[in-house]
Amino acid sequence: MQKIFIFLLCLGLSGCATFGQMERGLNALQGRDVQIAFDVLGYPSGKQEFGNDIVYYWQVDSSGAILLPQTSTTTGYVGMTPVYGSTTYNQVVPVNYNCLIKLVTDDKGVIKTWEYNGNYGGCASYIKRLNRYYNQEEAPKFKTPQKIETKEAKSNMEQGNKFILFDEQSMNDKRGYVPSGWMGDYQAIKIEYNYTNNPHSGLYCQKWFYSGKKTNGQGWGGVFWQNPPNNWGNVDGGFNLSKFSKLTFWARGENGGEVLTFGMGGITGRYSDSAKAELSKIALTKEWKQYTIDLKDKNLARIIGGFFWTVNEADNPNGCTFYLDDIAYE
Ligand SMILES: [Ca+2]
Repeated sequence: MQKIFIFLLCLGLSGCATFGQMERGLNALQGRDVQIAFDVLGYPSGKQEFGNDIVYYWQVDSSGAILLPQTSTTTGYVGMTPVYGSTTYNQVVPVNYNCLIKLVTDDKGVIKTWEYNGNYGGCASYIKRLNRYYNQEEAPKFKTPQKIETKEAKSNMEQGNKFILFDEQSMNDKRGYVPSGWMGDYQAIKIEYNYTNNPHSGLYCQKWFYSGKKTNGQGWGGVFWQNPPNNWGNVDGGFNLSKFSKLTFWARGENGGEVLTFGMGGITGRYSDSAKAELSKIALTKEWKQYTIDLKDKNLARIIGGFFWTVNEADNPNGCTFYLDDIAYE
């Protein structure tokens, strides 16, 4: 049955629609304003709010019937002699087309993550739209060379002599760095952006959760803060941070002993980061602690990956929960 549907779908579209195209398109929407998703997918079927998160969903659920040619073999007897015959007829087969796409945004309307389920028949039109969006928005950036021109750190991200990646809600400001680059077993990662219990400063910190499950078969996970969002070196972005000499951040673990790697830079592509530095495999403490990455000898002329953390399952077999606050270049 399933093969037949795939075949029909491939006839209907130019090229064969795949769920890979769907995921590629949804990834391209991550970090963008949800308004763009409305342009791509049409207005959603509904929305739900959970705390600061808003879940928009697009849903197709319809039943129908198709005619499938069937052959049946009949057996009969003439006297004591068996005779066989075959009959071809059309059978009405009920089918169900369903698809559910969910986009989760923060309270500023920035798409944080997505999920979907359904079958080809139900998702085909969404796949087509997402694929068109991907080809318009993402693919050309790989083809068109752009003049390399780094921006000076924007004043809105600068406070005194610091460039703030995150202290309160600045990560929602797309003019800075955005935690858009979810890597490895990214489905094992969750975030509460504006976590209010025991922040290091102000009202908020970020609460990150890693389940330790190999949701994508990787055995590790992590998140890059990027400018612009989702920039894996294919877009001319980032900032010239040459006037700064260190990256500092505050972290604490839920229980203490969580082992993570933190760093900056290292994204390669047409517009690569000009530096990379990291603190490898730190065991977090239960209380807030400040960490410093020395950048005095680094070329910070273009940094598109302003900050990252990675974690692996071998070091944290049961996963881990940790908190970040006050991430800044100084
Ligand atoms: Ca804070």
